[in-house]
Amino acid sequence: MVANGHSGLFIKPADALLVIDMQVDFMPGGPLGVAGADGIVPLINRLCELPFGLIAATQDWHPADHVSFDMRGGPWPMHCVAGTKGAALVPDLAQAHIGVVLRKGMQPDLDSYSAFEDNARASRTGLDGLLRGRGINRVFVAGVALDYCVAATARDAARAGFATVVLTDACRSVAQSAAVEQAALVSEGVETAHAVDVLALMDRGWTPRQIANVLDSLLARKSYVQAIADKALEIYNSHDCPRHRELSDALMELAVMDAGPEFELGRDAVHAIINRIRSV
Ligand code: VGL
Ligand code: ZN
Repeated sequence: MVANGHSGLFIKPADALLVIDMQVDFMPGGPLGVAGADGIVPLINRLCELPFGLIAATQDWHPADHVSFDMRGGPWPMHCVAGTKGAALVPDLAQAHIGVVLRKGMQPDLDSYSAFEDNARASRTGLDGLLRGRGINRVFVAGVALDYCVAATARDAARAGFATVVLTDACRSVAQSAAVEQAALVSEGVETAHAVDVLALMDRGWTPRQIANVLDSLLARKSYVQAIADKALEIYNSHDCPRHRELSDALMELAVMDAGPEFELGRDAVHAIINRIRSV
């Protein structure tokens, strides 16, 4: 309905965020510690506040005799053993907006780097179907390790037909330089961007066109939001240059309407938008 704004990094409900393997054992000091991995938690937490249609987190979740462990001739020290403290998501990760957690690498004789399928492509997690079922057409990927599980997930997402963006400043690598890994990914159709740019775009204050665009996406999911979107578009269309305050007042009026508990999600999203408009 409303043309997309100038920036392709604008987060909409048709976007998903995949938070890869942000687990205790992958943090510095852990058996498979990734340098700097603890430092990306605040950035990932801020990303989780954006209006993604779905945020999925993964956990590496191995049996104690997993084939990837050095005691079985594998490349890695023992890590992320199912149910141990080291396999838990990092305590500082804000989980309020994580909609689903997927566990992988659970079979003793098979490793699984990607959130979509195991390394032998023998079985799939169902993530692609879940994303499609939610109307997702683009995925953003963050977490660890950029050169293993993030890369494998991004490749599979692109192969599955999703527009795929790796947020490189919200990832850390085990070994390979981030630049080398990025170049390889880009050659396979994966885009890269910076989480800080995505956040800056959302924080800068939205133009009425961008607001209308987000509401336009939201209304596909919630009839309650439809009313708000209609109102916002009406205001947008009835002024040469509508001011943020006008728009926010009209939206606020609608947002306080009691639409019932089934619209809780839509209402929260709308309130978040309104708070942003007010802080312009
Ligand atoms: C990973 C090595 C072994 C990862 C998992 O999350 O990137 N790397 N298991
Ligand atoms: Zn592993």
